[in-house]
Amino acid sequence: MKKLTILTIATFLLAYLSQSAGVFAAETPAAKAPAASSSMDKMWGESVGPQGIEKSARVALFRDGNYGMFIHWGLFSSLGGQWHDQTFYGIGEWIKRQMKISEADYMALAKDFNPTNFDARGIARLAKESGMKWIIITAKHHEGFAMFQSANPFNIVDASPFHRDPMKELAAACREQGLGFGFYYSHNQDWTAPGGTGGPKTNVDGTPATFEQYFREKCFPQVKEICTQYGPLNYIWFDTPGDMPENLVKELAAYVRQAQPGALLCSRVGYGMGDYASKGDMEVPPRNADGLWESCDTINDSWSYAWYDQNWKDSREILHRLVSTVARGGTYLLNIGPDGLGHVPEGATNSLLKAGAWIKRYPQVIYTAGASPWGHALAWGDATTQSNKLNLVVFNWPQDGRLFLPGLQTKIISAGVISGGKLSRVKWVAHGTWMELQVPPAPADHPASVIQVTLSAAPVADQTLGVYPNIASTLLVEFAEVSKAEKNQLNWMEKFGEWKQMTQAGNWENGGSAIWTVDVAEPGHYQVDLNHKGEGRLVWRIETDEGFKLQNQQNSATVYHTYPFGLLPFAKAGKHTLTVSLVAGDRAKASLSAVHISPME
Ligand code: JFZ
Repeated sequence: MKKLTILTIATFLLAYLSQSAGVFAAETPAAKAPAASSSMDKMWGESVGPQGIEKSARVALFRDGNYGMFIHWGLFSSLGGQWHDQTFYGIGEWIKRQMKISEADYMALAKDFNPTNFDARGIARLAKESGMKWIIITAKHHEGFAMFQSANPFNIVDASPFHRDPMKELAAACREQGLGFGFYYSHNQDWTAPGGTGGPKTNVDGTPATFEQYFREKCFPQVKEICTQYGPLNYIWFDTPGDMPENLVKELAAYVRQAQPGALLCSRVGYGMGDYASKGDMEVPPRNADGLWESCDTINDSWSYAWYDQNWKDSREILHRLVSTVARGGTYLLNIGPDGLGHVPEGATNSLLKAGAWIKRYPQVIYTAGASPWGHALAWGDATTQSNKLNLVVFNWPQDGRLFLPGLQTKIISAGVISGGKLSRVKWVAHGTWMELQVPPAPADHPASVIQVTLSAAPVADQTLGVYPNIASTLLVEFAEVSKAEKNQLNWMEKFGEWKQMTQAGNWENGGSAIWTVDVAEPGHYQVDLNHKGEGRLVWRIETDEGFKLQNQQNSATVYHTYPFGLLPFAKAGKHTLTVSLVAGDRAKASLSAVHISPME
């Protein structure tokens, strides 16, 4: 399977830097990722340094806390996605490059940057009440403006009328609240420093500027400043190393390790020098992954404030992404973008606090929780673990009061719905390899209910995808055996910097197939829908190991869409195969992403 992931995305962003700005113009709706070269693989991979650190005290906050706050804040926040009469639709912190704003014009913004509404204590309290365990904030993003007191004059204390060091205030506020604290620092890209990647190629006196010069005169001294002036740090989150020379990345990482021995580095420092992998796809991965890793995400579409971006995730979506990330074995870093006055938009605050109130009721679901024994999401929600206990987090409550667990192989000792902090016992009954919990017809809580199941040992489950008798399930192509078609992950930008990904099967040869093995809880008829895109009419066939067949013609579109396909019977409960093949149509353009199976009423 060809897997084009984070490395390709990053290759893309960096490729952009050396090419024309048109490559990622907002008008380009979908960019197909090219294969990453092996050297770029090394550069951008999720590879991390010495493993086996999972149990060390240094990683305890990350490993057990599982939820942190990310903040993108800088001069770009004062533009908020608007440059004169033009709106930049995309991640706001890229506005300088995307709108081709000159260094002089951009640097001049500092003299009007006065974020008087910035309230470090308020933000630390927000993080705390939202259930987050640390804050990581942009000390310097690609724009090159230091949001801290620096010897380099292009900084908030010296170049703006604000004259305060908000990083000092936030570091102190986090300490007060018992939160961890760390800095994002753009070590490679610096668009206003001579020699910085994406920055001016000459010095003011006209002499050529080198990267080494930027590194010696700005990057390294500033990293020294953030490592020595803000107390002990938990994280230094370097980003987009690109083709930064290996020796300089190593020198920087070695310095941080010595100056801040308690700080973790994310993999985006480059050259495998990180402590944990940053997946950073704004998505929850579909399968469990081992090792220390983080998924960074943002609460709307842009990382930094953009005036038009009101696409706030609600508390349900935040919790679903958080719970699923923890269930996959990862840590969730959720971003907010304060505006140019330092104010955190209400859309963000409201959702975060609601999610935080839920976490307060079910801390065991998140903190110190382990991954799901199923290895993937379940039809009604997801599961995390605490030694011999399963936390079943139900986002889609079964209205018939039957909650199905596929292939649980560990003995159940007791089970109960948590309601108002109390456990109300529920009964269970086995159906073959499936377990049915008999729960009340209405959910105990919103936006999700929690059922605690105590087992005789640490949970073990068969990881076969389930077909449920009372709730729709989705079979992603990610989980199919694909032959004579290409299975790969497509990454595309919905708008600049906003990445979407999907594993699909494309380029169908004659006789190509996607085969899922499924575990069917109850025999019966199921409505099957296909999610695909393509060009023109497509004839698909769906076949089971019991010989049942559906074949029909469907239209297709240039974006993924779900088409109803027909009723498919399963005569017997238990394991089956479901095979999808393309009978006729434009084989090169046909792309299948998922099958949905819903029980008949
Ligand atoms: C980077 C930055 O360019 C962006 O402005 C933001 O700070 C984000 C958190 O990080 O963008 C990236 C870099 C790498 C990937 C995705 C976005 N990646 O490899 O998936």
